[in-house]
Amino acid sequence: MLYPILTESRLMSDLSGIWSFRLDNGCGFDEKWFEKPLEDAVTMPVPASYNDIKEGISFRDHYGWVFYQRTFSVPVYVRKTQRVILRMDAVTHHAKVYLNGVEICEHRGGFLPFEVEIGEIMKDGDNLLTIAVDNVIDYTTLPVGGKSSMLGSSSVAGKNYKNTKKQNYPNFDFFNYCGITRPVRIYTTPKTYIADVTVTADVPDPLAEKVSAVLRVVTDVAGPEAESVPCKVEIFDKTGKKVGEGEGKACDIALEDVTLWQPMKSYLYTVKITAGEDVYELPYGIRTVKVDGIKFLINGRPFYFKGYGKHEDTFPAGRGMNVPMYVKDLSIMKWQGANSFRTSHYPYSEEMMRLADEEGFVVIDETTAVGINFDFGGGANFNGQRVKTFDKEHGVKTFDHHKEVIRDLIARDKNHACVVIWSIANEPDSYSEGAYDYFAPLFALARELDPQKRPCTLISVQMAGGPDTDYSAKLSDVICLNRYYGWYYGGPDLEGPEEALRAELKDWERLGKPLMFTEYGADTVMGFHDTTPVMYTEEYQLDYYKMNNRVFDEFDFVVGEQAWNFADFMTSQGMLRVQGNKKGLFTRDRKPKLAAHYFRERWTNIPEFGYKE
Ligand code: BDP
Repeated sequence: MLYPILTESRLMSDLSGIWSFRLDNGCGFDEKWFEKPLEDAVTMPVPASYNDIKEGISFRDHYGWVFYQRTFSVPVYVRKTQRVILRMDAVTHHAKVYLNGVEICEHRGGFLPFEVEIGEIMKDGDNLLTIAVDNVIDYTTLPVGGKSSMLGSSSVAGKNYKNTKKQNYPNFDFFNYCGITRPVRIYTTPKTYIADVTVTADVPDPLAEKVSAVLRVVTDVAGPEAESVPCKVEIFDKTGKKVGEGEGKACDIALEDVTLWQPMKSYLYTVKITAGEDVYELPYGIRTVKVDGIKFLINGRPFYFKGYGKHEDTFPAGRGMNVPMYVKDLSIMKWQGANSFRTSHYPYSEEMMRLADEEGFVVIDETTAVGINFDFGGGANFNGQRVKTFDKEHGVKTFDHHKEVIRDLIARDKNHACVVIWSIANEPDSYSEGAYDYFAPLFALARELDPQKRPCTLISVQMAGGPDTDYSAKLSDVICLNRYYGWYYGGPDLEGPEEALRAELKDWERLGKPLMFTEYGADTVMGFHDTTPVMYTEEYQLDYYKMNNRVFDEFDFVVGEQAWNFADFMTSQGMLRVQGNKKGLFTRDRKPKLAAHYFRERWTNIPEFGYKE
């Protein structure tokens, strides 16, 4: 799906601002709140998660539907001649959209865009737009909601205590922030329009002194004259000079003396497509990605990942789009010498992906598949009984939606130079019966859909054991490990865990695949110090990372380290969380902990390429 932009042929209008808002008390649909202006409404910013915006548990821990509303109109002359599209960049997790009281679309999944044409159904004057949003997560949704809390306290099923409150139990470790979290926009196109563009680059020798490339640009045109309109493609370099052109809906354009998009040295061309009256422009970085034995090659050279697993998590926007913070985060990461991040645990906003392209960050792009693991929270997941994750009757029912998410994610992000790996899931139960049958078709689907044939992975949980038990060994092109040696495993001892980590790596080494760490970390409360490090102090976090990194450096097939997490972030409440997860190298307001300086020292001395040559 194309990112909405203003062009010579397209108008775009952002409906961000203050909307009317009301928590559903259970009567919203029966009383048809979507038909008229909301009664007893409060103000609510869009985009933002609603949870932290107003005071009180009823907002923060609301379970179920909420209603957002506003009015708008579109100039009549535009409506008469153009297609008018309403686009929601992300509504978490389930949306029903109403225009003038009539349902016009429904969407499941909280982190990917969806849109609906409204030109024909709008009326003159003001139009009433209502978006009902549901935050319920369960065995059918991604992320997955469990039947009890994985963090403990609220799951106590003691003799005298039963929690009867209807609530979500995230089977994942981040706050279930919800609402209209990314912009809602209206944009227009001519009646016959560019529906999609797919660009791939064939670069025979990325190491040549003068690199040449052939760009293949495939344009999907739709509308009444789709068959007959002429289609023209022009390529411009960064200075605006035209460096190539072609004709037709599928055309190959040869480019000479190409400037490649390099990690931390971005270069973006502009691909301009003109199909009849419609014009669209796409920023495009030319680079190659390949797994070769134990190496991860970008533009033919062995790349080393330095960076983080992140979250879209700020106060008070929750998971709401926060453009200044996106830019700040990448600036801090550059200051540290980082070059990459993973979009843990859901697709990030399109603004962030475009920014990563622009700044040269290397991205592991992850689906919303987190929590496909019933062993979390002690595994007591079905009325207190253990049930296997892929149990046909009682297990997860996410497979079809998982396919949908992979399809939509690749459709949205396929042209990004920053994306070098698709992450099919985070910490699934990839070691139990049924896991292979669940995941093999999803890997096959991603590999089939991706025009660039990027490597695929699943992010492996420590419980998965090692290469003999973890199906990731078979499925992933790059092995990605989340490991907590010295924290959940063995902490506060760091010596035993060091040996265990070394032993595990020796085990993986025989696979002959590249391996990287996508999570390792220790909760650390800013300001806690000790001369002899104890858990939760800044000194312990520092020692923890020094130990882990020492072991990583011993192995040539370890091609990267992404610490968990870039910054402290909000989670559900529980005995292991102190106003959220404190594994950040930075606080939630982006102040560095001790170990952030250590990483700065380390990473500025590790080159992007050839670290272990
Ligand atoms: C891993 C998860 C991540 C958690 C982290 C932790 O992938 O979402 O936040 O552990 O416990 O299991 O900090």
